[in-house]
Amino acid sequence: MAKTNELGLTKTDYKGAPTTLCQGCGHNSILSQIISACFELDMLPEDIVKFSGIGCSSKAPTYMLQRSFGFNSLHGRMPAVATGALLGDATLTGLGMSGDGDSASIGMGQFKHIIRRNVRMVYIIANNGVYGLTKGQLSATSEVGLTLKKQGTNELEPIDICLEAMASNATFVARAFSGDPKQVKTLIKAALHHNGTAILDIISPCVTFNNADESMHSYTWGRDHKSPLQDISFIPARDEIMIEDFEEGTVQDVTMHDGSKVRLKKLERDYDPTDRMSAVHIIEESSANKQLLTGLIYVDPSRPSLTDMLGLTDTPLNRLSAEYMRPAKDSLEKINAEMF
Ligand SMILES: Cc1ncc(C[n+]2csc(CCOP(=O)(O)OP(=O)(O)O)c2C)c(N)n1
Ligand code: SF4
Ligand SMILES: [Mg+2]
Repeated sequence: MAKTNELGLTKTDYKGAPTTLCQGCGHNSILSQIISACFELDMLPEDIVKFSGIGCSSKAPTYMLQRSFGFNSLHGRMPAVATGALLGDATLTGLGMSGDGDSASIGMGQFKHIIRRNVRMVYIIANNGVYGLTKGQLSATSEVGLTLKKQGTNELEPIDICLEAMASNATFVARAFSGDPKQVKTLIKAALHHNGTAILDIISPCVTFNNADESMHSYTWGRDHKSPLQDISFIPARDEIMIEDFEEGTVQDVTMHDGSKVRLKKLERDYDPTDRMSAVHIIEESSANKQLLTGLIYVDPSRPSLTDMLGLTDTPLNRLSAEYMRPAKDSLEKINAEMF
C-alpha cells in the first residue's frame, strides 16, 4: 500500500501530468523535489497556488500538484500575477517556477520588485544558462566564453541571480544544484516556511542545448565544482522534540517566523547566513573562484512580508462578501462631505 502523510494523502496526490520535458532535464529533478517536499511537509495541495512565466521551466505547474490551482502567465510576468493572486487570498502558499530567461532577461524588472515587496512565496529559478524552450539561445546567465551550437560564443558578462536578489534586499537567498536532490528538497522546505520572497537559484542542466562538460550549467561542471556552504536540514515546529540529541558546537539554527528551524551544520568554513555583507562577499568570491556555491546564502526571517505591511483583513479579500465591502451610508456621506 502506498505510504500516506499526516493528511492521509499519497505522493500521487502531489504529482501532476506526466512530464513532456526532455529525459534528463534538470527541471524534472526539481519538480520531483517540490512534490516530495510538499508531501513530506503535509501541505494540503489546495492551499498551494502555482505560478510560472514562459519556458521549459515554466511548464512546471502542469507537472506537479494536480490538486492546486495554477497560473502559467506571460513571459517574465510571473511576479505581477503572483503578487495579485497572493494579495487576493493571503491564506494560500505561493510556489513559483521560472527560468533564467524568464527572470533574468525579460522579467528582471518584475523579479526585482517582487523581492523588494517581500511577497510571501517560493520563487524558484531553474537556471540552465540558456533559452531551452526556444531551442538554445544564450541567456543572461550564460558565462563569458560559452559556445552554443547555433549562437556562437558569448562575450557578455553574466548576471548572477543571487547577487541581484541581494541587491534588491531579498530576505531569503539560496543556491542549489539539481543534481543534489537532498539539498534541493531541504531548501524548498525551508523556503516554504519563509515569510517573504524566498529566492532559490537552482542550476538545472539543459541536456539538449547546454550540457557540454565545460559549460558552467552542465551536470559535469556542477558535480566537479559544487561547493556546499552547509549540510542543511529543516525541522518543522512540530518535530522539535526529535532534534535534542543533535551534535552541538558545529551547528547553527535559524528560526523561521512559525517556529520551524533551518539547521545548518557547518562544513569547512564558519559562515553566518544572517550576515548581509558576508552573503554578498561569498557570492562574489565563489564567482571569482569559479565555484558553484550551494546552500542557504542569506536569510532574514524578521522582515515583514507585503501582506503583513498592508494589514489585510483576516478573511481573504477574495472571500469578503458584498455587504462587508460596501461602505455604510453614513460613512459614505462622511467621505463625500470631506471632498467638498
Ligand atoms: C514576450 C515574449 N518574448 C519572447 C518569447 C519567446 N520565449 C519563450 S520561452 C523563452 C525563453 C525561455 O528561457 P528560460 O526562461 O531560461 O526557460 P528554459 O526554457 O530555459 O527553462 C523565450 C525567449 C515569449 N514567449 N514571449
Ligand atoms: S530543451 Fe533543455 S530545458 Fe527544455 S526540456 Fe529539454 S533539456 Fe529541459
Ligand atoms: Mg533557461
